Amino acid sequence: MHSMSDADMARWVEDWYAAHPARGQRSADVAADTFLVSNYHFDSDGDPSGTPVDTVRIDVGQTVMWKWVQGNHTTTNGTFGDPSLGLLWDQPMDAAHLEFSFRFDSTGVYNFICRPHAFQGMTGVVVVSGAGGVDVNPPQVTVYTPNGFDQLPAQQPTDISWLAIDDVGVTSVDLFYRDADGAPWVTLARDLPNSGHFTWNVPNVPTTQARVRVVARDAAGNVGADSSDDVFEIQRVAGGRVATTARLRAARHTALGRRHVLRQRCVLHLPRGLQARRRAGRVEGHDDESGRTRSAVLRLPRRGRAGRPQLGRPVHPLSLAGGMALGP
Ligand SMILES: [Cu+2]
Repeated sequence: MHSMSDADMARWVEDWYAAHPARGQRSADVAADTFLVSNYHFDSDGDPSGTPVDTVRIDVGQTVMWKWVQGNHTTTNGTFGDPSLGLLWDQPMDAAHLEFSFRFDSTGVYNFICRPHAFQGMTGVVVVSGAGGVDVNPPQVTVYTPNGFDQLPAQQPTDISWLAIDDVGVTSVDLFYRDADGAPWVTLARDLPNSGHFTWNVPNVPTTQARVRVVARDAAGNVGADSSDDVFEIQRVAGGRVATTARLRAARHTALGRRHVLRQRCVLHLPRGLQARRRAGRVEGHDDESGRTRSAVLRLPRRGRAGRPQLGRPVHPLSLAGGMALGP
């Protein structure tokens, strides 16, 4: 909209507020910080062209002021697509509306935009911390992929991607998945850097009900998480070795020469359909520690004794192929 004339822009802002009420309780408090509003920036650090998106940090209960310099703009809380866009405050900033002040009574990260110029990057952020500067804001996490309706072939790498942002900084990310709603989350990786990507070797657990979950932490221990919005499918590999998969969770082992000693307890999450294939007696184990996949022989408990194996229930003993023994 650089090509719009000042008159066009003035008319746009005027028309908008003729049809939509300006919102936001005006604060009478002295502002703790100020954004200067010009073409086409919200500037709080005196460097309007050097800082793409200016951020102001205040304590809860403090006031921020927007001060008009030139042009025809708005200050509007939220981002496009955000259902709360403009609900907290939404004010014209032009020659007839020289300033607006808003007091922030809740902690959080508040994005705001200029309605006609948001797509040119005319946006800003107010970070509101607890009294005394304590970081009480958890990371905000969004899972990008897989986010539902994906069809992932088993035993193929796929990209788990996410966005995790924090007012101070994300220190670590944990990844999980599950193959049915209500099933326990199975760890895929822990303490990852917040790179936004992870290559996941999709296990051979056919399901139409899978989701991934991304959990992010900041240095103050605040935790934010997001899961796939909808379920996705893991498709069986045609002619694959074994249709059933057992996931070895929390198994730790140390290599002693060629012999592996497994420590701690092993929890197996057995997919539905195991009963139909139990005759085969072979499953595939994924060791979360080493990331390796192992073939295994599964000895199921006798019917009516230790209970039938079910999704998410521990089953043992399990003798791993190659002579490794694994017990409770
Ligand atoms: Cu603007």
